[in-house]
Amino acid sequence: MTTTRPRLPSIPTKLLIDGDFVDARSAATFDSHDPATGEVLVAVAEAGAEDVDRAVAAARRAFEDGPWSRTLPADRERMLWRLAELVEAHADELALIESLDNGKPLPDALGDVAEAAATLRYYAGWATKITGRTVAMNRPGDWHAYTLRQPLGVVGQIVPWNFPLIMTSWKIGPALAAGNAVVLKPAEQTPLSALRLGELALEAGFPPGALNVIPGDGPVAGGSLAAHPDVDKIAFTGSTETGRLIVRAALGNFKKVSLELGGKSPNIVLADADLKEATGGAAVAIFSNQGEVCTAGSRLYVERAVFDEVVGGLAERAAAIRLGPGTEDGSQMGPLVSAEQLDRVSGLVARGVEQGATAVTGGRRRGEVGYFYEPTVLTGMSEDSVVVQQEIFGPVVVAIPFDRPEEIGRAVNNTDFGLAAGIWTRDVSRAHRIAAAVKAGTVYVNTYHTGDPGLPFGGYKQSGWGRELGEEGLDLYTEVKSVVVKL
Ligand code: TXE
Repeated sequence: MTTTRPRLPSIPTKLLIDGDFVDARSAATFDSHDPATGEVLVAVAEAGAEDVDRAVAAARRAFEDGPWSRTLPADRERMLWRLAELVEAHADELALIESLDNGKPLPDALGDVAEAAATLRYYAGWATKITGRTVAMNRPGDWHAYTLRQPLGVVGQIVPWNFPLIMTSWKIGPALAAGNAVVLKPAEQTPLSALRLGELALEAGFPPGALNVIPGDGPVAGGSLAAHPDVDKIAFTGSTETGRLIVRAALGNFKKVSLELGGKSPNIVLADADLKEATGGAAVAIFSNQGEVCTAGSRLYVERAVFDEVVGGLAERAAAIRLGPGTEDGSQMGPLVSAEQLDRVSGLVARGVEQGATAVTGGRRRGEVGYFYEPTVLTGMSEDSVVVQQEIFGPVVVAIPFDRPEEIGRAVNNTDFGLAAGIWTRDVSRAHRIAAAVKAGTVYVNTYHTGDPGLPFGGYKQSGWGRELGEEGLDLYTEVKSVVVKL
């Protein structure tokens, strides 16, 4: 495995506050690493609580008094559209940054860049279409009653490391379209693409303070943002555990909260399915993006008559996946994002094996350099085993046979999570029945991981609060005001 890598493009490494890239007040920095080698890529300014205060104050000024507060919806449309164009114009550069910082293969990173641009463009369109309603009053006399949808104000947004650029676009797109001012905290593992995006946002014409980007540690920078009394809303994507801390921190001023948390999504293969498609789909569902996907199809339920065939086919595909640095030609799966994530995945699989699971393929780290983990298929565990119940967030799937297709839609709800589900069948009625029975925010039929900026995304149960994307995504960033006028 090669350790030579393309150079990191030149990017801003300071905090973006009020339109300028500045050092942290404490002058602290932290290192961002290349997970393929463990080497330091670059040192980045590390926001402390006082920098969060500065960024929130800048956002508040922008929202209340600055040029941002006077932008027209059409101005915001143009800025977001221009930002989407700039993202596309710098696609190769952004993809390289993302691949080096996160580890994912370059072609995947290019796909992320395209999705981020599509999301920004989608919300550019919404900026001019946020409207209220008129409501007929049930009272004698003349009345005029209507609703206004207004921006919330200062919005804090905390994003994870698995899709740094996509998650950032999902967050800032609707928030800025609606006219909020944003303080974004990228994950400490992957701060680089958000900083470059912040620079492109300035080029796109966003005025000072509209978008602030403050890399930093979770509990310190993220925690201060979530608890900040002058932040009106906090949007978070990450672990369910940290989601709980966010809710507690937000209670101080009852800021609005939206959460996109973990998953343990079932992927169901019925015996009547096109098995080649289903097997390929099961591989996409769990092995895309190293399995570091909140919607990963990590519980594979297969009707018993075809269990061996599907699991055998999946294991073959898993074993054939080419692991390598994301920037190396031909790599199909990169390293996990960090040593910590490698430990977490290895530890959970080890516990699963102790509890009776067998690795049909994989089940161990690959090599000594970087954080590579083999695509893994586990069988033979019970429903209460840790690998069936806990999110692993790596390329690890548990395969479980079932006998009663008519009961499987409800049976798979035996989990705390409810983000996504997949169904593979040629029987249309069964597909819709199972889709209705599964408690999940997104259900894929004869496909997996296929989304669109127009489709709302979010979770049932402990997978979160609220829906991002689509028109619903705007609800997370607007207040509704009722105005009643006696004529
Ligand atoms: O997540 P965290 P971690 C899951 C996945 C993974 C596990 C741990 O199972 O194995 O979480 O990953 C910020 N106050 N997901 O520890 O901590 C942090 O800096 C405020 C699923 O990396 O949730 C980062 O920006 N913020 C998930 C963001 O939260 C805090 C994606 C996510 O980190 C904070 C990532 C605090 N006290 C992990 N502590 C998904 N749903 O897609 C941390 N952060």
